[in-house]
Amino acid sequence: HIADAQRTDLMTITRFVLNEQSKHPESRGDFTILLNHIVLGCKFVCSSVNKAGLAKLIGLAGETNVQGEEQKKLDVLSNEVFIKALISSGRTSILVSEEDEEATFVEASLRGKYCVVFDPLDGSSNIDCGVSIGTIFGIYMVKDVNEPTLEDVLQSGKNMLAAGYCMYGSSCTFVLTTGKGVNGFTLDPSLGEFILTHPDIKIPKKGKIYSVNEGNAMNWDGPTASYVERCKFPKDGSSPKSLRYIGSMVADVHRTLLYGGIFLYPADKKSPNGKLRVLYEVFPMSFLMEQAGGQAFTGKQRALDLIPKKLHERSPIFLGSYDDVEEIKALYAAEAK
Ligand code: P6P
Repeated sequence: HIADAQRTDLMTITRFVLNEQSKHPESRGDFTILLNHIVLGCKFVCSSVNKAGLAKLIGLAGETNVQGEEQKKLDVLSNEVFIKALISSGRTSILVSEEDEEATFVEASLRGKYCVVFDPLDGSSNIDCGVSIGTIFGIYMVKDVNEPTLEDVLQSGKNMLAAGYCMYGSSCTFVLTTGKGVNGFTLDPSLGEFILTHPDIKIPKKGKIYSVNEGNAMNWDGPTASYVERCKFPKDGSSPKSLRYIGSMVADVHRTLLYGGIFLYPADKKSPNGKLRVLYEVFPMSFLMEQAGGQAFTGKQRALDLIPKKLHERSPIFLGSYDDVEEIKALYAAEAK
């Protein structure tokens, strides 16, 4: 009986968000409409990424196609799809994309109350070898829809209303928070719908995995070097942690969220602010981690407390299981003394 109910009671992402919306009678459904357009973009990218290998075979992606047209690279194509989908939603005022140096200000007739910051295809250098990649996004409310300014997207991460990612891997998984926990949805290609498969995700309080690019070890600062050393040669007699590093943030964060552990992209002598971007990598992933019971730290402060001054600003980031991040916070605090 229960199994049958699950099979027929399809909780699609649209229905899930509509349920949320019904708790706010004053809501006009703008967020639901916005999210539907983000989901549409993700479905397009999922389909294109899955064909990317084939497309390369038949000379589509990144080369000239049968009409002799220069095909756009997948990240450029994905960016255009998201920009057009978000503008046509009529619910956005400002868009910030990893692919565009400047912010996109939506024309007045199509303006809405949200600002979206996103990386349309994070980790896209991994496409050709079939490693999972993803779309990452965060959503702010515009202060004055009649006068959108850059201040609306240079807000602290703690003002983000919603954030999420879509991972294009063995399955297409959409993970979302609207500030009331984290939920995961898996695309059912036969329906073309994202179905709720991971309700109320909570990250384990402590994990057995650390995730960092060890190739940067020569340039790490003291606390990071000590922490990684402790992962490999624990002093308390516990067993060493496992190293898992995919090199695609969405995949490394998704594994951390589900299995626990810590993901680190620290500052180093070459990149004093680390590599990952505050608005559309650090903030959305930090928001998700906190909502799942984990935490996110920059080496100096809570990641969501950062206030970016530039659209493509970078920050070091340590995120994941609460206890694991606590350990590296203590090492940085000791160094700061
Ligand atoms: P590195 C991919 O290029 C990316 O932006 C993130 O997805 C990933 O976490 C990171 O860079 C990997 O960087 O220096 O370890 O190759």
